[in-house]
Amino acid sequence: MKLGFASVLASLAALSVTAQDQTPPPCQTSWVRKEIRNMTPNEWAIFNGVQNSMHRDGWYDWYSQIHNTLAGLIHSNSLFFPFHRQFILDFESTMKRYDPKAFLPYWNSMVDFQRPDKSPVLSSQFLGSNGVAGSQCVKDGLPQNWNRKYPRSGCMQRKYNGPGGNSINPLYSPEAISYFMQISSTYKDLRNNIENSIHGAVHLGISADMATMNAPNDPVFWLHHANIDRIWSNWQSSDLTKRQYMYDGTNAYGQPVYLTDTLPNYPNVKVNQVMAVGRGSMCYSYDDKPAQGSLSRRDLAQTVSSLVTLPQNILDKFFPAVTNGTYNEFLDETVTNLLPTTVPNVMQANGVYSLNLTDVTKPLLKALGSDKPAGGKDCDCNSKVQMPKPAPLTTAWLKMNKISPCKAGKVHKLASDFTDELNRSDYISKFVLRY
Ligand SMILES: [Cu+2]
Repeated sequence: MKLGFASVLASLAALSVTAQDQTPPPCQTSWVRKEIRNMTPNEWAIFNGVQNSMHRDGWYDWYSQIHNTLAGLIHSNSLFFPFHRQFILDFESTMKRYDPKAFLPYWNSMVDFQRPDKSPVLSSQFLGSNGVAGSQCVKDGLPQNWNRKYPRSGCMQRKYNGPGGNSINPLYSPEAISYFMQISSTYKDLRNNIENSIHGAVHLGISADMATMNAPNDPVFWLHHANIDRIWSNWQSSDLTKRQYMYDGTNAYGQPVYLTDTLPNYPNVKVNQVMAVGRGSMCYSYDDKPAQGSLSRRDLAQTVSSLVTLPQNILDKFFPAVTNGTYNEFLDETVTNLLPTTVPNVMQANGVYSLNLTDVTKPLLKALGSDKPAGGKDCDCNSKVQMPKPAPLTTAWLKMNKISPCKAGKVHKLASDFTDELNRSDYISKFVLRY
């Protein structure tokens, strides 16, 4: 009996040593990755300059080649998150060799989910817009007139996936991604739900280079993957004890993965060295960094003030964390910056001009004409305030990524059913009120 107890103690000690080995020390200093629209003009100027220098010097070709070569190892399996975390950090480290003040921003494409092509992010102000008719070459914004050498020479191209190639089909809403984060209880679930939703949808929405394995040729790739990394990091932060080092599922060969696995292309980096943002070499944070232990503050903040209008059974089903009751504190100034600046028609008609987080709740519904604002069974339906469903991933994309159509179909159905139920519940997303 005593021996048994001693051996339990010994194995506990062994466990804590292992845990320590897995936990790199906290960073002494770190930088903040901001949403692209939250950058100061000076930060944007630095970023813009560095990207153009890196492009000139062949780094875009270099990273595209790495990504393309490893394609089969790093997608549609557990390596997806850790590899891309290390990969974009590698890219950002190269940026810092040009200018130590430079950092990689992220693109929160969820807030643009209804009509991403109308986002300022995809305009001459930031990352440029669609490729021009015919050549599909991008002629404005940061990558204006960029040419690539890899995998073949030509201009950097975009060809939006909407009707006629002129618009981008709906992406995944902040609400849908928040829902996915709240219902994913294992690493594998989260990876599957995120890789096969917003990740693929943005790649396909922009298409041309972005729909290939040399997508790193397009600067959107880097900001998009920073956003994917942020989602993973927020999910980890929502329950650090359980999720900081949660790693399960299989690799490209169907074998179980371990925290001690080495990352492809980075022979000196093990998975456990990239699991914790803010530790070891992962010396960055996101501008929405939730307080440690709280759930995905930013993602909830974006949605929660509208979510309170939902019936309890819908909240319980899709937003268990909101039901748990910590959402009152999820108000975040950076979110307000991302809200639409134009006053939506539907609101003007009712004389409501304010779009701050506290207004867009029950008072708004009242102002809109009450209990049946839109989408309800008896209402005078106004399709403008209905949430569109996300577009499904394409067969070609699933093939290229070796994703099972069944798995991807399930993820898409979850989000579609979710969108239907929110619409049926008269829910108004802040992010559909803009047209
Ligand atoms: Cu990738």
